[in-house]
Amino acid sequence: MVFIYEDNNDSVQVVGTWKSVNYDDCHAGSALYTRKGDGSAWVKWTVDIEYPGMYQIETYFRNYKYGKDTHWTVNTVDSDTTVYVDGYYNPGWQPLGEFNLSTKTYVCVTDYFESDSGDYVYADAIRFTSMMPLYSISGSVELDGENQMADALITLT
Ligand SMILES: [Ca+2]
Repeated sequence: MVFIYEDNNDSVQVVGTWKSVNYDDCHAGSALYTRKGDGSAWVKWTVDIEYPGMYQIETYFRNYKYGKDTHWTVNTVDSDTTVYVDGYYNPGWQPLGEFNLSTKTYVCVTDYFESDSGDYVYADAIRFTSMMPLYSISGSVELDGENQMADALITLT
């Protein structure tokens, strides 16, 4: 199961001054960016998780001078966890990590980072990939018609 949420999804909350752009190499054609700041500007994706559990979360970068250590906060089952993601000329999907998620979560990036490498923070898309095993089930159920008890043989493959 893979879910992607874009910068222009309805649930995205944008605080502070971010510019919306439509470069060819933005994921799904659009993204938000801002200059490095003091952390008071942020973009937050709030996401319903239909199947709670372990997910890998990634964010998407263009090949540009975004912060070397951009700050991303993930709301997990246990607490909020902040991780640092290298966006400095580091295009494509970059991992935030693997997190145990409840039925509702959020991912938030702020305009603050420490490194001298990079001038901007970029908010384009986030991707959730389920780490939980999925099984296809096959088999048969026989009802004997008398006591409504069923004998079942189910094979997980
Ligand atoms: Ca996008």
